[in-house]
Amino acid sequence: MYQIGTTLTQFILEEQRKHAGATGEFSCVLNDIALACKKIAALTSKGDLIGVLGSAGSENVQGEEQKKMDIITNDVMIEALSRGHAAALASEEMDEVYNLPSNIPRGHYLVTFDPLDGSSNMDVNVSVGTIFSIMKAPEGVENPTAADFMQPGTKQVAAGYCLYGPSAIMVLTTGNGVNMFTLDKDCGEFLLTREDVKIPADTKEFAINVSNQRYWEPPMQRYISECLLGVEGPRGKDFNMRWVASMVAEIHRILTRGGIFIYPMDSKMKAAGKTGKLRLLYEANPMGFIVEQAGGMATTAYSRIMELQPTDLHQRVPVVMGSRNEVELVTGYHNA
Ligand code: AHM
Ligand code: MG
Repeated sequence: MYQIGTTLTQFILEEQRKHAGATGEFSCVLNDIALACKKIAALTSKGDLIGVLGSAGSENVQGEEQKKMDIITNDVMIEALSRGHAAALASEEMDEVYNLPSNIPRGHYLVTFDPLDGSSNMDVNVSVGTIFSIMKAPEGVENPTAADFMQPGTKQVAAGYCLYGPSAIMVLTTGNGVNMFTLDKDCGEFLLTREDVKIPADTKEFAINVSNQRYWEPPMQRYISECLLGVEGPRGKDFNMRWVASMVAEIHRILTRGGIFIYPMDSKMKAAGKTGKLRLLYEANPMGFIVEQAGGMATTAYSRIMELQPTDLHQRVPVVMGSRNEVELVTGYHNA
């Protein structure tokens, strides 16, 4: 039990004390990420005042348009994590693994991140977020390569996100529940505002981009059409729908009041040779870890996301996560 108002720094140090022999390196990685998120929170709140909105005129490795802020926030993350506490970094916005310059002593942790998820929302002033995941570099590896990042989500030692909304909120798990820290801009600290957050097992709210409905697989068609039938249908209750197009905002809502978030596989992606929309290492695994730690469930609609063996740094997967009973139902429909 921590006191509400505990700083994220105090929290990280107290958690470190519980691990005999901890060197402080892991705590330093978390502090580096927190610093980057504070800087990104400042940048997102200034927006047009500092000319950071709009397209950068480039594409990332997956052929997606990069926003100016995708590039700026990626640089902020790299800068903050280049202090010698991490071993190597991988980002949605970089083609290859980023190894720290040779003059910096390497740490033992691999960090993956999406520096600004939902970045298309920046231009319309809607919530965006940073997502991150931390794993251990394999024993004895000094120059990590992409192969060293191919670890299932169950190997994550920490994951989190920072939501830049009306307030900036850091949500963190180190495998011992989920805690939320709100940025107090007056003192420049993330302060604990919600401890051991749990997602209600039942919900009446779903989030899916319905414009893709005609491409979904039949079990997904069935699930959503049953929700839409409301009290008159087999579910016997009315559902509400939300779609922010910002996964961080959707998952934050689900952690706050329950719900299910779905970005499914569909025939359009299949025809284009894609295996899903969201990225396993930067989005699905960290969010899956957080959701599971909050008592929820995270699957591909067929199997547990965290048990997937990654095969590619930028691998995409279908995602179904949130309130346990609802995710179980959807997953059951797909495996029937
Ligand atoms: P991004 O990492 O390029 O921002 O893409 C991920 C985002 C998610 O945050 C969101 O759930 C999804 O893309 C929205 O997709 P769509 O525009 O197809 O609704
Ligand atoms: Mg993203």
